[in-house]
Amino acid sequence: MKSAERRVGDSDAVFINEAPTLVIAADSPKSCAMNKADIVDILEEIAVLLELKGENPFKIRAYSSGARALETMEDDLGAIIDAGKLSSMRGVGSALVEKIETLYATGELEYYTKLRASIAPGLIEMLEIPGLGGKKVKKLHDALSVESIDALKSACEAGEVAALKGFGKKSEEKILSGIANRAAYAKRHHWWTARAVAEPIVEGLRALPQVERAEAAGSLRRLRETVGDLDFIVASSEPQPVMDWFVGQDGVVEVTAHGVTKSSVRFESGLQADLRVVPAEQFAFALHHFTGSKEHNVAMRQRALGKGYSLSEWGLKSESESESKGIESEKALFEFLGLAEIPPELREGLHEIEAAEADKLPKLIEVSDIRGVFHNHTTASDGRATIEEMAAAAEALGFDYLGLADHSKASYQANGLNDERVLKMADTIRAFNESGESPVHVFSGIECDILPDGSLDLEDATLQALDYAVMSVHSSFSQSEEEMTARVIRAIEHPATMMLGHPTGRILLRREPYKIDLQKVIDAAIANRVIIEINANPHRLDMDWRLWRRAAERGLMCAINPDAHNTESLEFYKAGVNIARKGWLEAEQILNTRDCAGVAKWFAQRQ
Ligand code: DGT
Ligand code: ZN
Ligand code: CA
Ligand code: CA
Repeated sequence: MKSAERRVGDSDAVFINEAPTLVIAADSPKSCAMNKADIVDILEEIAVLLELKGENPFKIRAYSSGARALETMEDDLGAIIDAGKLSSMRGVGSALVEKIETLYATGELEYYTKLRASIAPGLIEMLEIPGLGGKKVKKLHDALSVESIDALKSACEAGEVAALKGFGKKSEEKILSGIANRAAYAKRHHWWTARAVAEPIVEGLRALPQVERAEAAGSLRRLRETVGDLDFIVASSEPQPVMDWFVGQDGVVEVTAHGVTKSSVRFESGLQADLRVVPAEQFAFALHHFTGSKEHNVAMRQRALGKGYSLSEWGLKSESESESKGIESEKALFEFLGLAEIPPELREGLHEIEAAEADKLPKLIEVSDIRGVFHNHTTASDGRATIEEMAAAAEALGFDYLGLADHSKASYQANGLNDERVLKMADTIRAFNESGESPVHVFSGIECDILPDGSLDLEDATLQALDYAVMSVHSSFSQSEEEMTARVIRAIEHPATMMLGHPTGRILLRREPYKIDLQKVIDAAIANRVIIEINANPHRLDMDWRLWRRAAERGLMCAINPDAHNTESLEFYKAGVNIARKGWLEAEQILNTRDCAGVAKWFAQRQ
């Protein structure tokens, strides 16, 4: 069970494997078909599957200790295999050597494929319910003959799980809420992934000769952190060929509607998309309506009514007229109602209309304002790229500077650095800067673990030797709200703390935030002049956009931190900019908009 839980995300490393834009092959040696982290995942999964089958504990342990040995290994796996040294590594039993080598060389393993195929898929799905590992799923299966999540749910509802030895009422409730979360999560998609699907569709639509205008609307356009379905609006006087193209696209697995004005399709990932085609004169109204949010639409309709008009997706009509007002663009629609143009990401029904009326909308931060990024990992801990490679990627993005912040030693699963290695890394970075090899200045930092009692994982002297430090929680997630809040505030009050990393630990659509009183954390950060990050990994986007407007008004400073574990993921900073925009943030409130000297000055005055 432990290994299964760890696999679903206590380590940042998990995200590397899922990074949506990741291309591993480019920087891996030719002989490597599967990297170390993925092999570790498979060994751990084998251990869980063996548990589920009730295999003998020694066999199970061989896989879990093999996984751990591989995970903590400092040397390059390819080099070890080439040197024939895998069998002499502690924790790697003889049965595993060949399997690891096969995975490394081919990316496949027949033993694993057969093992998975020998187990009912419903049982494997049950492993995704938090708290259920191989042993428990086996018990449930043996005692209640449940072979699917639906059957397990019914058994819980009938009180059969609570009555089982080793389970009880509490774990029955936990299983039920786990099942409910899983169902809710399955209906939504990360913005980053949804955007990757939507972009080529918009381009494809615009390329059609019948299409005058085409835009993505809905939550995607509002830059929400997750997206339920995609919505496209097209202006055309000839809808049929547009609809036919839409339902006939590559990747469509099901057409759920194919009409003259509306079509709906589903892609393999489960993501669904709606297309609406309207005459050009309706386009602005339809685009505004289907961009939403519902709350924003209700407020806009209210405002139109106050001026004697009824506003809908079809148009804007006064009571005395049968024809709609001619409105060419959203901007014109807002103007007609006496409002400044409200950017889609602010249309959440959170007083944006009042701000637009008073001409007090923020001048939102833009992607082009960003001069560099701070929280990133290298091969020194669990990153995939070296200092040189990360700096080159930062240069390609046009950055002036790059902050590195590898893990500290308590994050052993991420190969975290001890004091000695941190100082050595800082020396290496200094030498890199002095070499003049790169126009990008590298700031030396650390992502230091906040230990369960709120103390820090490294010596004060070590932290002071760096340009800056990001402090993060990576363990003991189940502390009470009081404990967790006190723990994080204690870390914020430490003089070496300059930034707080991913303040709730949430993983979108997979792990709920840990319990923490963020208002108190924000107060402490402001009082101690500590920055809170927007962790820009599309699976985190933490701290949440809903909290930023008020916090920043009260003086909280922000940093947009991609938490990149490879060169491609530096681009996540754009997802962070989206969230900053949703949080009404302007350039001055974000450290990354300062130039290199400005950042150095900010760090120095904090020391
Ligand atoms: P999603 O897909 O759950 O991530 O969120 P949205 O915002 O994309 O919602 P969706 O796809 O159901 O509908 C797109 C937009 O259409 C929505 O943001 C506002 C508008 N809309 C949909 N249903 C209603 C409604 O009942 N009333 C109003 N005023 N607007 C609606
Ligand atoms: Zn972290
Ligand atoms: Ca939608
Ligand atoms: Ca929709």
